[in-house]
Amino acid sequence: MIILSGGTGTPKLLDGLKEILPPEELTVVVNTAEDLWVSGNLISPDLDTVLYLFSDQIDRKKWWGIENDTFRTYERMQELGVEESMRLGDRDRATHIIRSNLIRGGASLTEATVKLASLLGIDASILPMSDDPVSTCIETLNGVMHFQDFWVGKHGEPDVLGVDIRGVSEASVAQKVMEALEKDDRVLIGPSNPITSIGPIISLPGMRELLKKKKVVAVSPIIGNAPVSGPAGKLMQACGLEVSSMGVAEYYQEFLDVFVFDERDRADEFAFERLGCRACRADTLMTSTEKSRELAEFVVGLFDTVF
Ligand code: GDP
Ligand code: FO1
Repeated sequence: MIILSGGTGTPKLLDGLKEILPPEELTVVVNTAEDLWVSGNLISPDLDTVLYLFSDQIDRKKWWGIENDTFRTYERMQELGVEESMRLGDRDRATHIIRSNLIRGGASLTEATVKLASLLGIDASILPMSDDPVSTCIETLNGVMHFQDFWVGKHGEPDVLGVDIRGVSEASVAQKVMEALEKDDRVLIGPSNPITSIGPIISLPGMRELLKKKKVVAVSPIIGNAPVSGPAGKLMQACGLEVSSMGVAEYYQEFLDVFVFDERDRADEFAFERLGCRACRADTLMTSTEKSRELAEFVVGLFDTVF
């Protein structure tokens, strides 16, 4: 199974999937459009969250960084008057240094990620969506800024006028992702931010056409008229989408086969069917590994029963 992932909602679902499927059946294609160079090293927040999830180190309160990490280097930099744009943990920084040294030595992001996964003892396949740089930029009344400057620097507060996924039309789908898509026809789009996490992956040249040939199941990150967390609502609105499960399904409509939305949602199942996909209700709120596992079982079951 190929899973398209960002750094919070889909990793929660992966927490359940990794309990029920053997690692060789899991290929996670991860968004890299939120990546940023900080103090000479490449931070890849979504890749790192997935790596830390699979190696049982993720900080489950924040869904980024390593649990019980320290921040001594970050604090020392502050003492010396250097404010880094992201609060980087010491152990997390080791990941960034290893990744960046590999890249400086000529490795691709895919090669660096495969190496990191191996160092962390991970057997599942975790792949960046592309080896080319792609950056999500947020257009606000205060000017255009990188996603991390909007989200971390400005706490997601500025009014959003639009979203530009810079570099995506010149980028290529990573070779290993292409190979995985040739071998497996099951694609799961996790409950990630459709604009900033899934948007960059499906906007890579040729990706939407490829997905049309696959069995595609997506899980909604929106319950009612709000995301479970994060800026998806504000960004969907700025991109002209309704902030609802329907808005998400419409965004994926051209390649979507089955849509899973929350049982608390008042949306009408038949409305989704008018989009040309099947729709199923489930408890999608993953507040524990057990809940993640239950949703994972339901979603895996869909691939066996619906197609
Ligand atoms: P990011 O990279 O940190 O933005 O993470 P993602 O894009 O992977 O995930 C963010 C999305 O996950 C948000 O739109 C949330 O609404 C959604 N999300 C977080 N937790 C849950 C959950 O338990 N259930 C569902 N359905 N969505 C969730
Ligand atoms: N999010 C914050 O709100 N503040 C931070 O200082 C911060 C640091 C950080 C460091 C490493 C990392 O992998 C993620 C980090 N995040 C931080 C999360 C990140 O900004 C976003 O939530 C993700 O990019 C969304 O996927």
